[in-house]
Amino acid sequence: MAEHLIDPGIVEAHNRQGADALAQDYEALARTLSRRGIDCEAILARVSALEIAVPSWGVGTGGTRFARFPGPGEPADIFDKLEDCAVIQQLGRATPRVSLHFPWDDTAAMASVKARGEELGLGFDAVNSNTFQDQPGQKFSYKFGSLSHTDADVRAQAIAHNIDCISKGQALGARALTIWLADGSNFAGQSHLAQAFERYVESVRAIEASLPDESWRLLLEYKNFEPAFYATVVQDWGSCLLAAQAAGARAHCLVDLGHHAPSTNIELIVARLIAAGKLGGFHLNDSRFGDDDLDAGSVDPFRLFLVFNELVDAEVREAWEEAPALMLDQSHNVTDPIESLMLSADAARRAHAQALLVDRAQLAGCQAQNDAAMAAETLRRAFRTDVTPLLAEARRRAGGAIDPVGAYRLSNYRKTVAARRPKSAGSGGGIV
Ligand code: LRH
Ligand code: MN
Repeated sequence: MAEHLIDPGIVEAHNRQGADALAQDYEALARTLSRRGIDCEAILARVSALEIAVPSWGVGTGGTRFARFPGPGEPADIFDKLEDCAVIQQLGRATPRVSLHFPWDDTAAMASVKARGEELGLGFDAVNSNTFQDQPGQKFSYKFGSLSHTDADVRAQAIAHNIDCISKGQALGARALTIWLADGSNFAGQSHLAQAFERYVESVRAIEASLPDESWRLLLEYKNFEPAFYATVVQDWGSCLLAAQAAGARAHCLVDLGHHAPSTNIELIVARLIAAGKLGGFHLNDSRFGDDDLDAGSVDPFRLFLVFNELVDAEVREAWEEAPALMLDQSHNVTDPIESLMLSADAARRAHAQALLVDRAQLAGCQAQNDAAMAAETLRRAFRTDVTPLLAEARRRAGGAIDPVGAYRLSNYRKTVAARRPKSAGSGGGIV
């Protein structure tokens, strides 16, 4: 039985206040869906099975290059971060695994981290390497790149770091390594565009070959710009797909929703990566301008729905051996990170539930008849369906909170940890 950091009595009492209203709302939704020939219980079972990993770096207050304004009770180390992630899981029941980032989470022996995770009912998802910052005492700098650097010694250092991350992941029971490469250039001519990519592919091929076994995956994350502002080595899904195809069978592409130019049709990219058999996972968040790392579904929930619509369609077509991994990757600059992550996991499950309500037979018929209006309306009808009662009922049945943020605020968890955790000073810059 997992250790609960919020008194279960508080959750039960809070649930009791909302139980009657929820039962009525759920019943009404079930009636609405049954008129559409949809079994609400079947949808609830599917949604309850959808799990989203939370980023360890997301439970601390985020910032921008201008400033970071830490909130009360900032997590001081990996154990504080695990406790905050356990609260998100205790109340939301959708995020049973944590994604760690090295060396940011290199603050304890992995065996003790794994053991504490188990006590808290948490597992570990993809681990993340970091060759976009130099560490104290590091022999070679990553100023001009890492896995694509012109100097073989620098590439070897970066490859060794990634292999070290894999061994830490193994100790945690993780089964994937995510590599986001910041490598790129700020001036035309600064780097040879083709050779930089070839060096990167050679490096990830070596990392793919060092994965422990067939169950492991290498997730290659692309990004259109920042910190490079002229060319990024893995700039888009095309570069990423070429690299994943060249690196080996266990290499797949990771789609961070914020890593695209504003008007990009991301669901189309998702459909292409599925067709190529190389869709490995997602970093869910939302954005309007750049890599804003805002809460998933907080800017354009319809776009999030359209991404899940492609995933549900692919599932119906059995288009993959293994479903893509879902993770949140956000920066919480002005909210309590625990509240934002619970609301974002809910937004992901909401998009999934709405995508499960799409009448795919009707949609296929409209598409075959080029009935654009009714095809679009078939999707929008599912998106317009308020599945809030279903999401709350899924949490209630799983022992979570009908209203996670309400229960969380009632628990005074933030005040409690603020009293015992060291006060964290604000800083000039830096996202985390
Ligand atoms: C890069 C990124 C990557 C992480 C970092 C925290 O923008 O999305 O996934 O390593 O954020
Ligand atoms: Mn990301």
